[in-house]
Amino acid sequence: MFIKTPDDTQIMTIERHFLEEQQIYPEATGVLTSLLYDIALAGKVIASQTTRGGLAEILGQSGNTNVQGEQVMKLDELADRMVSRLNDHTGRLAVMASEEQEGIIPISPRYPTGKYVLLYDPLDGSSNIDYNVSIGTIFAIYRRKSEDGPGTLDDCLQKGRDLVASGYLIYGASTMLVYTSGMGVHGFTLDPSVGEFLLTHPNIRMPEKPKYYSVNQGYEKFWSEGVRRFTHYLQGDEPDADGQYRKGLSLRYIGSMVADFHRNLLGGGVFYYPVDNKDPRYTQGKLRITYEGAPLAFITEQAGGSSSNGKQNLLDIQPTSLHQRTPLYIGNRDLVEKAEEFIRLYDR
Ligand code: AHM
Ligand code: MG
Repeated sequence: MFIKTPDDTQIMTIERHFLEEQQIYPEATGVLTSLLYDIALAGKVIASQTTRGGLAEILGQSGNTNVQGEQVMKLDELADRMVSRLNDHTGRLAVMASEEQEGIIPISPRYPTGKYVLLYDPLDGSSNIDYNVSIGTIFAIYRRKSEDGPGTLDDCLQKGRDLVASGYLIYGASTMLVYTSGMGVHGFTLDPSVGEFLLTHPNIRMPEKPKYYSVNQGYEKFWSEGVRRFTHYLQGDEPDADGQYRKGLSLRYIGSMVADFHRNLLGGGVFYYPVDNKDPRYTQGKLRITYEGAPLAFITEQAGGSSSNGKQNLLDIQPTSLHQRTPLYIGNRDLVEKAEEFIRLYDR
């Protein structure tokens, strides 16, 4: 629907936008539109819970018992359950997978299965919840590969190139949903007074001139030489292979990927989480290709940027396991290419 403002300008709701995009494809059945709308709904519910953050202290700590003697669910568990519950019975999905769960999430035999596959990170940056810092939900939608019946692990292990749609919700000063279905990147802001997402950022393009680099520089001593030199290049202190210095960028790092990514998408820049040797769990990087890397890489590419694992485009990586980690460089194309150049030169 369109909402009319007092001065008669029309406002595009998310529902209307999805429907208009759908009409571009005469063969579209409306299933993807409904699936996106279900995700937006899950986002609204998660937003309403995350904004209550500190109230858990009064009503009962998350993970503990509240004054009524009920168990208070941790926010990340609640977000995980919210996304799966709102999507498990609709007949739109063959299977789901969540960063919070080890295996695939099958659709119960009580419900019909559908043609899409949903992978999601229910609450990315959840270590920031206690500090009232922006966090987010990331989602990735693929077409199923299996013919019919219950979806399989194979349906979930697809290259980013095969994404049908991806996006994220960011729970910050305002709640936003940003997504692409391959026709540009569009951002909607939740108007809490009407409970609807309204189109505020149509056709987002990354600015050509980047402003920021975003990395946890506290770990510099654990990085390879190529990554260290690339970082000094971004600071304006190291020449590239042609002997050229660049103007130094500002460092911004929140430690919540969705928030760091969102800022760089709008302001220009590069976010990276390289291989580091501080923690044996992260020798292949920390972030997951399936739940974090590929969906944000699709958004970046649709906004004019690019992404890499340091050697190849993130969208071309075939994941072999659900929780596969990857080093990740994502943002303005020229900066991502420079990262690859430094890694090629110094990290053989
Ligand atoms: P999570 O999915 O467990 O929340 O972890 C991912 C988060 C990202 O949001 C963020 O970019 C990164 O971990 C921060 O890690 P670090 O604290 O090592 O800088
Ligand atoms: Mg995450």
